[in-house]
Amino acid sequence: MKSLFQPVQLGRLHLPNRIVMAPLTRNRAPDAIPTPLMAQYYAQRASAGLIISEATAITHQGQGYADVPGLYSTEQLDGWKRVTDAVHGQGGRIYCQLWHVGRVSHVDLQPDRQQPVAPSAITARTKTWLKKADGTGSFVATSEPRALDAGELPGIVQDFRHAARHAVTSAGFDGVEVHGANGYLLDQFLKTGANQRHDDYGGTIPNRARLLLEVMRAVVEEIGAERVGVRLSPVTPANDIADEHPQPLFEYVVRELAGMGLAYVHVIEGATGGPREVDGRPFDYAALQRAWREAGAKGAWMVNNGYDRRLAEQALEHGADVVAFGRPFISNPDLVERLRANAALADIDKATLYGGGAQGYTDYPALK
Ligand code: 8OZ
Repeated sequence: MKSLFQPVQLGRLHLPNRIVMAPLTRNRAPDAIPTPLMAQYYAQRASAGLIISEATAITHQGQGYADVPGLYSTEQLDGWKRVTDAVHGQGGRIYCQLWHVGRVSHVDLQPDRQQPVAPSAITARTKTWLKKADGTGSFVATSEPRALDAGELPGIVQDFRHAARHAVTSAGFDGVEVHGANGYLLDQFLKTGANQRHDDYGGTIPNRARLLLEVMRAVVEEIGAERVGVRLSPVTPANDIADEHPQPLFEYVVRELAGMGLAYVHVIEGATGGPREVDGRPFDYAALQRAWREAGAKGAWMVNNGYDRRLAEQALEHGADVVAFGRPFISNPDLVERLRANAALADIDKATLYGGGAQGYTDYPALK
């Protein structure tokens, strides 16, 4: 029987357990620069088999929220180096989640107040978070995006490639996870609700998957497949995203990914941070995993969303290799030990999730 506490190989890394810290946006990086407080926060959680960093913008154009970190300036890379050094100093391992928000942004967050970019000029009915001059935050509707010209897409692929290179060289990450989920740019291209293009990047499933697959090939070529993962969310409604036929779309995507030799595929089951079943959006995750394996994939299968120890052990029985926990890691820095001991888990304080300082961030205690 597979156990959460058994080691596993993930790409180049030997993980001492199968418990992964999921990427968690916390909006504590003023000017997009990771802080010493962030280094402390991640180091406190270094007993995770693997930490995946909060989503990190690959370019200024890829930014969609106040105070989320970036990976495109020297100060940002230096800030991340302090984080990865702190995690490694505690014996941990950390990947960087590479992020382009696409249409989930606001002109105030974009270079020269330009429109955010998207596959098609369709505004997402969702909110982003801005900071006012006095430092207080507010939720605001996303801005109307402009459709990317096909001629701009090679530049976006290059932006992912460069971010991956900088993540593992300058910033000291052990690898990268491409954010292909939650209604952000790559998911916008994948799904019919946001992609109404008539060129090679819209219409058929292979066309809609083209940008994601080009990004994956470029990142793999740049840093090696054994340092690369990808996150997918077939049916999440997050950020106003939807697809008419997610099952064949995602089975195509994982079959195409299978030959790349990736470290892992990370699947959000259901609504991100919400129910595992989404009304009107049935999905067969076992069939998805089979499609990946039958296409010859050797990498790890990572599952996420609402897991506890019992559900996680069931998932391992059903072929998952690792399980990513999100919110439990916020309020339980020693989540691995608590799961091992079957100890009670502390609840999160919702008021301190996004923005602020140490409170609700680095002050959750470990068990004595
Ligand atoms: C919560 C708030 C803002 C962004 C995601 C990067 O859902 C996010 C995110 C989550 O993937």
